[in-house]
Amino acid sequence: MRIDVLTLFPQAFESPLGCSILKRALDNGLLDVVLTDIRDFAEDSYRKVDDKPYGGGPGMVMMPGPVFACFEHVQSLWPHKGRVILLTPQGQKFNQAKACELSREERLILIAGRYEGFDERIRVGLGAEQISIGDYVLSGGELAAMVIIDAVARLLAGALGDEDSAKDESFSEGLLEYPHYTRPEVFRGMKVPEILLSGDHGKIAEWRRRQALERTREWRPDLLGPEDRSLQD
Ligand code: 9D3
Repeated sequence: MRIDVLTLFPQAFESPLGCSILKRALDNGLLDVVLTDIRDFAEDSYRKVDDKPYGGGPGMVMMPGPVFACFEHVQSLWPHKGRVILLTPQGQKFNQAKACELSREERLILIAGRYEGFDERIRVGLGAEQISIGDYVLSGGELAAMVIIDAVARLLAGALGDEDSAKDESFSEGLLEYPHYTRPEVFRGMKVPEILLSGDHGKIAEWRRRQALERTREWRPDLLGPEDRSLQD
């Protein structure tokens, strides 16, 4: 898979891409991430990429010229046209299902904005879909792009068996995870549940399922259907 990122802050991606699963996916050649600086496609000698909103109002807007020029350059670098995604607070909320869907694409082109937003002609003209990573205000689209890249990259790695924990994912199964324990058996007076030391794998599986369900009911009832939400005992 190839992911292009159009951004005013390509340096912001360097540390996250240099870590763990992401680094492995890049080293393996499972994934290639290409960062392109939108400012390199500015049309004047001040390298201006934002301007005042028509109609007035606060803040600045990303100009269409530099983003279009950057996009056309990037798209010409590879034959596969790719799925074009604008990171914006107005987008559909990102989730694991969307991560799975995107991981099946051959190419993504992510566009991260700064300022108040993009000139509307960018979204319309590029035929872009929009994605948000949640209902809180970030200072730009870069962190959102990194979240998407991370979620997609670990699915690519998982598909090749690099990472077996990608299989029993809590969010893919719709429940939170059961509690985990490792050594020591007693830590500061807190004991590992007896059942996990019993060696009875059937009982352990049953206990874990029940724990997962109870925790989901308590902490994330929104993940459950009405039946499971109301179930007593
Ligand atoms: C006051 C109106 N704001 C809209 C909520 C303006 C505004 C705030 C923050 C416009 C852009 C931004 C920058 N945010 C992103 O580019 C962004 C984002 C986010 O803020 N939250 C969750 N997902 C995303 S994806 C891109």
